Amino acid sequence: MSEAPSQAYVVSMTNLHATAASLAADGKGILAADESIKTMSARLAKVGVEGTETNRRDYRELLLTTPGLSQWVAGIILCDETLRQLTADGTPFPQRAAALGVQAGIKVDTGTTTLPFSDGETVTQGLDGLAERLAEYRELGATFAKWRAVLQPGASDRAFWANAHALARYAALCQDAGIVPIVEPEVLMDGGHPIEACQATTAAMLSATFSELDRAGVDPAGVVLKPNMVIAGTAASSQSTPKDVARQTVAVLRDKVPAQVPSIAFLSGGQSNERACANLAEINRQASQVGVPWRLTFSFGRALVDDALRTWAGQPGQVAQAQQALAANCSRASAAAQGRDEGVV
Ligand code: 5MM
Repeated sequence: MSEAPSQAYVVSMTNLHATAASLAADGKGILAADESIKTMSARLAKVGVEGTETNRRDYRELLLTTPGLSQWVAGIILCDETLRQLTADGTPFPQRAAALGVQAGIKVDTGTTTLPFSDGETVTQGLDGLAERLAEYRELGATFAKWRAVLQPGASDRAFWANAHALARYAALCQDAGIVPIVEPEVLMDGGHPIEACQATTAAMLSATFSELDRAGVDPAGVVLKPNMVIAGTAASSQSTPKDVARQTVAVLRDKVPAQVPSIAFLSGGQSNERACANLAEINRQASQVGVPWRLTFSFGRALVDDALRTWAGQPGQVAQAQQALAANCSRASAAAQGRDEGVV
């Protein structure tokens, strides 16, 4: 006969369940501001700002201290560098976030590497030493983590399995450390593929992911799923309408995602704020018509921050305007998480 779980185990799983649910509660979502140093520096360079540690810090502080942010955002995902930085008043980012009513999360994958015996496919890495890093991140104040797997439409079984296995090992380590894992299997939008190709790849990857999570002993009630919306490629001759996206996305999720998962927070994948929000609103409307067990919200990166980054462009005098741009985008995403499409204000 198996032993009853210890009291400490029950308490820690209860905390994970509460945290995972809270990240999508009350129409709120998650702000993905966890670009690696390389990606962030490239994005700064595009708006004429040098990719220094200080400039990356100033930009993340601008985002985090946007007035009213916690009305729309329950969590902010940071990278290792930012989690250890101090805001201008000398407060570490995680503590400043908590004081502002926003939970701090940490991206823990270390990027992709080529998958052997595949045609240029990748697998995400970062498992070595992860248990130790998670213990430290928890001490620093992170309540949740993120790991992103990247799949091409039409990906191979080998890519599904390798990425799902890594996601499962990451998620198990997170839960063991008392941290909620965001599980992000992203099917890319780049290319001319039709929506059906995205649908098939998303379905296969979600299947592999939940099968591996189960094998690794991960509690589905203590995770947040961060999937792509099911959508045609950016160069496809026939672009998906919000109704197409919602129909296909809701169908795939209903087929593949266990009911115990509390929160599903979509990535934007390169969509504009307007388009990502129109799609999210319609997903929520169709989901409420059929009845789904999960909350459906956003964990957008570019669809929230691109306008703010362009508006700021490194100019101290533009901080307030940039924050207004971020607030408008977050407010629209929060409305969409509640089934309302507010269009461009
Ligand atoms: C914010 O960007 C995240 C980290 O990217 P790199 O590790 O490649 O620098 C990225 O994982 C992001 O969280 C997701 O792609 C979702 O962002 P979008 O912009 O697609 O919503």
